[in-house]
Amino acid sequence: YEPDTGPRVRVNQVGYLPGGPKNATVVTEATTPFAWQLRSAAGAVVASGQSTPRGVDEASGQNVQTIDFSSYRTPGTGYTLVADGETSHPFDISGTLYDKLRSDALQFFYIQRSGIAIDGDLVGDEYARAAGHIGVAPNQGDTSVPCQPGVCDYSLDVRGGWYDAGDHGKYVVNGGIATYQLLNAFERTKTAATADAGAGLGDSTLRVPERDNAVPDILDEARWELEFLLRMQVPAGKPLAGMAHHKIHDKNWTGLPLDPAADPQPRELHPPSTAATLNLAAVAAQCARLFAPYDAAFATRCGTAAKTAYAAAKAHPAIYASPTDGTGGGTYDDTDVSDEFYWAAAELFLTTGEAAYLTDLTASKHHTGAVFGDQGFGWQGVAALGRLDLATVPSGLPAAERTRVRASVTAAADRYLEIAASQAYGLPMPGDANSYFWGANGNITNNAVVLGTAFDLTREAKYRDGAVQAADYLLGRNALNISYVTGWGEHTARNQHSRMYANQFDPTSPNPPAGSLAGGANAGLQDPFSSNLLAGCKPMFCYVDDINSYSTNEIAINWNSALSWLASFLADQDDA
Ligand code: 9MR
Repeated sequence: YEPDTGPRVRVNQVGYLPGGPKNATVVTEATTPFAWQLRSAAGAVVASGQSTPRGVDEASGQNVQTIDFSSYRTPGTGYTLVADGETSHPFDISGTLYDKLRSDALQFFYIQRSGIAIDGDLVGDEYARAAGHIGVAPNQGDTSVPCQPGVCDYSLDVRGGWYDAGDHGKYVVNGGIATYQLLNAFERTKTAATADAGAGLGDSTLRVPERDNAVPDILDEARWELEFLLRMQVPAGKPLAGMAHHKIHDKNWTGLPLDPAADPQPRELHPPSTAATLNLAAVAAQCARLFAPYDAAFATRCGTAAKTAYAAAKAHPAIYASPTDGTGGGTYDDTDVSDEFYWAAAELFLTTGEAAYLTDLTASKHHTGAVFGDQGFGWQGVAALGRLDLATVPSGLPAAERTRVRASVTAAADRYLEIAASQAYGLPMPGDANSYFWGANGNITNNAVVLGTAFDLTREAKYRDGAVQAADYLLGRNALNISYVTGWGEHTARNQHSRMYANQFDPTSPNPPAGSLAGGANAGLQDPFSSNLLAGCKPMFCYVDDINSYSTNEIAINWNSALSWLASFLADQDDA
């Protein structure tokens, strides 16, 4: 199988910030430098120079050279880079490149909503659909969902929230980290010098039904999931009261395509888990502090849920989701919840200032341990979330502690810069096969979030530039010459695995909306379609834009939340 990878000169197909880094990678036979030219839309040569040989790139197996045209800063559209007899896809140089990516990436969440009709007037008629899973036949949920047999003797109203990904499951751990990241993108506007609170994240900035309610729209979107997460808590008086059920999804896997409102499967609540409970505690604590100025009653409800969840987790510290409970939905299993305890204690401390939470978080091995691994953070490893918030959210953390926590973020960012410098495609992810796994685009993006946070803490341009280079990778500077974000670039992913967007099966069904991030190259090839097609692929080639390849080409809320954070950060870099 030979994918069509287009011109050998690989650029960010969307473009570059005027004052930011501008790098490209050329796939070539040449081992000595060659000339490059930057051309305007009219064809005039506006800059030129010599390439840098990089040898064979581990992740792609390609012989490559890199081009740095950062010194050219004039805004414009339709530039191309010409080198080694090839012309790149066209791109812009503009300070406002990322403004609309911020809103597109966030818009994804509204279209993923469960329990509400999606309004075509807001997002285009092709995405309009009936409310899913509100107890209207043929749906069997989610207004009164029983447990799996033998798990509990009650039913819960767990309507709402976001569908996790291409399936119709709703999982507290993944919903939790995605919500965290939206709330964090908002909270960043309170502390980061370059953040513009009104721009992009304020009221009337997103196409959501609540856009005129005087609450910042990103909080409106996060609340849709928060309300669902709160509903997943075991009611008082029941066994394991205060814990959160791990997940709710179909009894059996369904096929594609399938409109959520047409899903006939019974829905089931799965057992509570300590990990889900601590995710709820952490994001409910964020909710309590961030909603206080807008809706005191909701903030109080969140605060109470956070505390009861945390206490319940301490009382039941080792209830793990089963790795075999994967029929009809994903497992999201995890047998190390020490990081969830750290994250929840950190968020509760930041919200309440209470000494007990400070004691717990400082006693955690994660408070001083290494929480920022080379492969980035994700749903299974959440200590980084606590660390990032302790570094950025004002609190009564002792000054020496704060300094140490902040230094750990910049040290991690320095390591990600080192990794990016070692990669001919410039991304902050090592080049070995183990670094290209299911959903790695989310982790690559999360490494960029750490770089962005390091920039916010220090204002050192190198960190911002590292975050930009991660976006370059996602938007086309890669071995496949593809932008992994639908609608963003000349050649983009558009057949991501989803029951809702199945254009590949049915031409009347839409492609995913602009701003949808694919999971990305995955050397694990855990779906039959990609393993048949791509066996033996070099890591960066282990991706196919086909709806059948769920392990390389799904959409998911946790990946789009990372993209939302990064796009929001980049949109704020107007002076770059
Ligand atoms: O993102 C998850 C990835 O880290 C796991 O390796 C994979 C297999 O367990 O599951 C991914 O999550 C999927 C979830 O289980 C079900 N909904 C779709 C998610 C994205 O593919």
